[in-house]
Amino acid sequence: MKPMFPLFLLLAACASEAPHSEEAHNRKVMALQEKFDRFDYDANGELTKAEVAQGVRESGVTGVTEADLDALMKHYDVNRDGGISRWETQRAIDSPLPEDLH
Ligand SMILES: [Ca+2]
Ligand SMILES: [Ca+2]
Repeated sequence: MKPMFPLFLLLAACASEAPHSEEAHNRKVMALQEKFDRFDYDANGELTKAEVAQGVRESGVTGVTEADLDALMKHYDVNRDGGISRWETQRAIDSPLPEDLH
């Protein structure tokens, strides 16, 4: 199994977390927002691919390829403007991961 990007891990954890209680959902949103803020290096409210790549490096995760990043951006960047906005990460909480990222 190749090393996984932290956001993948986070979402995978979310997916395996049991029922859709409101409390569980709020925890997911908070955890994701913390991660979002940490990766948003210029604090403009949007994660670019470069910021995600930097976040990956600083998390000490290795083996993440350009293709992985592209797949991640494709999954999160709902409106295809090249950046991941806060609402896009929140939307992703409720979306299953694409099969090829498992
Ligand atoms: Ca940013
Ligand atoms: Ca976007």
